[in-house]
Amino acid sequence: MFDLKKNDMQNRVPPNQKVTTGFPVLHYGDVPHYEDLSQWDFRIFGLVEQEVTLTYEQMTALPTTQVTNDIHCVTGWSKLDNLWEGIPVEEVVKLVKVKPEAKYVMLHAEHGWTANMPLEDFMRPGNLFAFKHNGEPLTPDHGYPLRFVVPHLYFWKSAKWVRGVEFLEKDKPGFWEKNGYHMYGNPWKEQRFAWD
Ligand SMILES: Nc1nc2c(c(=O)[nH]1)N[C@H]1C(S)=C(S)[C@@H](COP(=O)(O)O)O[C@H]1N2
Ligand SMILES: [Mo]
Repeated sequence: MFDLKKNDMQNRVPPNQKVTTGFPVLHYGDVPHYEDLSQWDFRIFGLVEQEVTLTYEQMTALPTTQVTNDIHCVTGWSKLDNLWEGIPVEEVVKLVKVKPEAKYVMLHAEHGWTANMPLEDFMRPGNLFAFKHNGEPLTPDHGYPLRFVVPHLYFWKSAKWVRGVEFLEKDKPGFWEKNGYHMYGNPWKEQRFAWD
């Protein structure tokens, strides 16, 4: 008999990924801890007419939304049906005038950590700067106070502790991309490493 559930899973889980119900923690370096968020800011810069820096209050005053999506980590786990709450990417980009030559972005996180992607992928509807996961504020391990979520690429592009976005004309490798990971990272094509 046709197994609808199994078929649905196959369509949702990219090749060589295993579904997990837990929420593994993965990152390089130390988890940032914040006494308070008075020193926290978010910078929108690079190829924009005028760069903008937002305080935490200004950032969280932007319109918010909820989205549900599946995430796929390059190390082989996928987690389905994540409910995120945060600021849609377009609400953040609206605050600046992006120059026409901008074709890529670099996300900047605490400790100088970075992740690159094409502008088109960054702007994809459904992407967001999230402050909640499954109804709870992000824990420090998962990116408190704010992380980016870009579910159609491997999860390493979803910068935790994100502090800014830079608009670029040319693609540049971010942190993991400099360390052998793929420049784009499409899980459906298994673009895990630079040579894939
Ligand atoms: N700032 C920062 N963000 C990061 C990383 C990192 O090292 N630093 N690692 C990425 C990787 S490799 C993965 S798989 C996911 C893991 O997110 P999680 O710990 O919430 O599951 O965060 C991504 N975002
Ligand atoms: Mo990862």
